[in-house]
Amino acid sequence: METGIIGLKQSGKSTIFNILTNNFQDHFPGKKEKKVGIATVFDERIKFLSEIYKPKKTTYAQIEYVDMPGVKEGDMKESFFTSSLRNVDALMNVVQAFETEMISHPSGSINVLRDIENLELELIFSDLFQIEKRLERIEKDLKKIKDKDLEREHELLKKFKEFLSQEKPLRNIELSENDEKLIRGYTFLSIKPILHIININESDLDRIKDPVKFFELEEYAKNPRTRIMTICAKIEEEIAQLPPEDRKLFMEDLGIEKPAKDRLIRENYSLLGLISFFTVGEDEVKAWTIKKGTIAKKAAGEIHTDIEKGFIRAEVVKFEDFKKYKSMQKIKELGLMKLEGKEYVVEDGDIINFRFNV
Ligand SMILES: Nc1nc2c(ncn2[C@@H]2O[C@H](COP(=O)(O)OP(=O)(O)OP(=O)(O)O)[C@@H](O)[C@H]2O)c(=O)[nH]1
Ligand SMILES: [Mg+2]
Repeated sequence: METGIIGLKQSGKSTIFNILTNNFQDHFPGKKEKKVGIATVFDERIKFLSEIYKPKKTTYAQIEYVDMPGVKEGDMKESFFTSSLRNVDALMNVVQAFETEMISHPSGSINVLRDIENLELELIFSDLFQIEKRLERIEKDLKKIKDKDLEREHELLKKFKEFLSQEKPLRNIELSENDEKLIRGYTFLSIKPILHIININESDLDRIKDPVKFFELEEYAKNPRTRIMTICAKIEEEIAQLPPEDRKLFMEDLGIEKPAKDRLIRENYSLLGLISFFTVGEDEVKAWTIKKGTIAKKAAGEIHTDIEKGFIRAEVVKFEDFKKYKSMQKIKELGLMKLEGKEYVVEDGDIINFRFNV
């Protein structure tokens, strides 16, 4: 799973990318290139399981991040942006709400709502541009041939165009599975779920408890495929680079409970509609990533296609039960291990052992 980090120039994208991927080498300010890195989705539950099993290897879930250069008006239409963001599953828009003497906002003043609106518009214009080009072609083709799928695509794109023309992002539209298939080949940007990260001043950490209210973002917060969070990237960068033993004191001084990094990655994970199931053993304790709603047989396929093909049953233990009894033997005795069939919908925190035939 991949998330693209976008936003206006100098909003703190690379700082956040570095925090997420634990890489403090370089910032590439202003450079027109993308950078890719991997973040670990920290999970208390995996830590716990690992402490009990003491496996040779402990594997957390991961999210890939793509750090993009800053955008200005019209950039999002460019093929550099559309092709770099083609494969990302979600967008993270970093918005500047911090002020320093060194860095001036590209629009001359700080205004979070305006920046979010403008960024959303850039995504919308990029999609409109793509749709208009495609519509022209389809209309030409439809004069020559009759094709049901092409007609449906034409209809759908016209609907999208109308929607976008009202300055609404495509992520607000509910699509049928069939329609989703039809447009899979497109790189629409406004259709991707989005996490707006508002990068605030250190001095505002205490003041801004409810960013939606504070920045008047109610319109955006309504959408289930939109999330809003604040962070002070500068402080988080410092925390991340401190030796672990100094971290606690530094955070206490600032009244910060936990680094924002894990919260941010978690939020991203859930925005992507992802959950984790676990496999445990002496060799490895591992978190596996699946989409919410995945059935046991498909989940097995994440581990190996043979396990999916030869699926017999899933032995499922709820993490909370395991946490309580700390022993699979005990869990079995208490009848807390459930045998589930291939249609069982896997839940977040399931510890699973798949039985299968090869
Ligand atoms: N005071 C303050 N400065 C910040 C904060 N976040 C980032 N900066 C500074 O802002 C400058 C730009 O940060 P970057 O992370 O490089 O921003 P960017 O969005 O990647 O910039 P471009 O890629 O050039 O668009 C750097 O000098 C950062 O140290 C913050 O929360 N507070
Ligand atoms: Mg950058």
